[in-house]
Amino acid sequence: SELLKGKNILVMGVANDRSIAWAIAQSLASQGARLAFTYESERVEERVRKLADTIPGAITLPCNVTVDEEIDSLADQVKEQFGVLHGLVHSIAFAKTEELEGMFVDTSREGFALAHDISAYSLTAVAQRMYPLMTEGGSIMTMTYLGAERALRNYNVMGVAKAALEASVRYLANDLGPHNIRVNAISAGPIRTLAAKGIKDFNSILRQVEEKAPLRRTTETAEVGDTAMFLMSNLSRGITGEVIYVDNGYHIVG
Ligand code: 0WD
Repeated sequence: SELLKGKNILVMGVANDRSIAWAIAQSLASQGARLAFTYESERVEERVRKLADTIPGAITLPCNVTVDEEIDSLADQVKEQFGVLHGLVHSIAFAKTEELEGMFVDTSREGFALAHDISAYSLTAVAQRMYPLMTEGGSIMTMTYLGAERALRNYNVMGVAKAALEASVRYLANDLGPHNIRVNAISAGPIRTLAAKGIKDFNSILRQVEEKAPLRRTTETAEVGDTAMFLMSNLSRGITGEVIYVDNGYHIVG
């Protein structure tokens, strides 16, 4: 049976086929969801369109989350194409590479603002314009990381932005609950993606996870995808404002 049959879901943050958002899309599609993908800029448009074209019925729309007008027109497009929206997957983050090494204390005002704008505020900016389309209730989810709670080497300003993102999840969940809209985050273990390339010493982080995580292996994007599918489905109807760890248990020992 298909858990997401008749559900329209917007997926933001596919950059390539290694993106977590892409694995999420695969899981959602396997359960019969109808998907819309967004791409950040013309730089990635072709790649995202090619991937989206492999999923029957999927559409592709532009949206750079730093530009309010682009989110406005995304909402217009989603309304026009889908009518009702049931799910939103936010899998977007950015920080300058120079902020992802050395000491957090050296973070610039501009680097701090940019990381927070793209990695934290964007969830609220998008939710603000999408929740009115969720007239049959809905599920919103975002991606976070352990660096939100612990001072992890090199994660720096992104950890602070993820802390803001996790707090945003709780406030949004409280605001939107009366509309039967749930808001949650998945805290994934480290995965080698484009975004991970910006983090120094990523190999040693992966090695530590293999050694210490209870399940003795690193996180695969498909594991995140299946949890996202659960969060988008009615099976998770009692869960909101939560951070769910998909990290092979690393956070309980690390
Ligand atoms: O280990 C990891 N890879 C983990 C990632 C562990 C735990 C959490 N995460 C989070 C990331 O912080 C992010 O929130 O998962 C989310 C997805 O990250 P990803 O799949 O690892 O990385 P990637 O494939 O690079 O997707 C992130 C995408 C961007 O890709 P690039 O690399 O081109 O910056 O976020 C999108 C973009 O597609 N993005 C934007 N989208 C719209 N507007 C913007 C923007 N301004 N900036 C970045």
